[in-house]
Amino acid sequence: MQIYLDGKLVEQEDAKISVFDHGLLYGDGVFEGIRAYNGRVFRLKEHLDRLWVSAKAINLTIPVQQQEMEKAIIKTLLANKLSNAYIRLIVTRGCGDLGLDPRKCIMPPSIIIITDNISLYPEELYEKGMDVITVSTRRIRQDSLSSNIKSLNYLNNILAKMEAIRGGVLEAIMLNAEGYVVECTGDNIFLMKNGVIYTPPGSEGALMGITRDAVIELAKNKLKIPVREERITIYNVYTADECFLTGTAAEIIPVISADSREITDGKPGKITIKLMKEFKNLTRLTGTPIK
Ligand code: PXG
Repeated sequence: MQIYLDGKLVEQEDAKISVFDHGLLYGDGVFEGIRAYNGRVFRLKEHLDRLWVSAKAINLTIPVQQQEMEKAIIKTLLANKLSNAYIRLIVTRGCGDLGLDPRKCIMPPSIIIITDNISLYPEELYEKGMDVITVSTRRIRQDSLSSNIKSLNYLNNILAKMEAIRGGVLEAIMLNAEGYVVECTGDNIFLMKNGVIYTPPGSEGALMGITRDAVIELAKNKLKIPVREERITIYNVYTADECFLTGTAAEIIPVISADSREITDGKPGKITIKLMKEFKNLTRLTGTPIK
């Protein structure tokens, strides 16, 4: 596998960065997870825009223009002969000293592009649906760290994921400090109740997911189902007609129970299945060509 590192393609074994990089020392940096389907990169512009906004929020200047970044991603996919891929794009603060002060990072930030084939969950979970539990790890408050900064520090989410795994499931419902449902550790959450789709708004601490956006558009425009961005309680999850999660890595995955309360009688919901089909079409037919 060839990795893009600071302007060059290098073999995986040679793709190394300094132990003084603040991305490693402090999680000081930003990232994106992107997917390519059928020779096209899905919503690349939206991912790059989000990366640039995350970088701006932490006062990190990305040392290339978006167009150059786009070319680097395509070049990496071509070098690895991938037309279906998961793409991890990382920009670190760069090398500094052992102190927190980012002004000591005098080298330009490192840009890393890793492309690979991954599917986040076993294939059968997409057909059978997934169990989730609520965990005690609360989402970091928005007034401390905005969830819209996709930073290299994912400990809050990893601690929640560990609780889920300890509880025998693969994904965790995270609540904010007020106790409202926010999202899962790497996916947004959606409910369907009485013909309306609900998802928590950004103000509750949910990341404005790119898959989330695509699903909202598909629900409204293709399935003609109203979508409301509203506060959701765990009671709303337990009593929903359908529930599913969305994310670049996970795509759309049906949820069939939450804290042992069966949803849709323990089977993926009809609307969820329709949305999965629409999403598959959208990803196959749209996107930036890999050429
Ligand atoms: N919420 C959070 C907290 C995320 O990290 C999403 C929602 C979905 O957003 P997109 O734009 O992808 O629809 C994400 C992104 C993983 C993993 O291994 C997941 C993400 C990032 C990195 C790793 O599950 N998801």
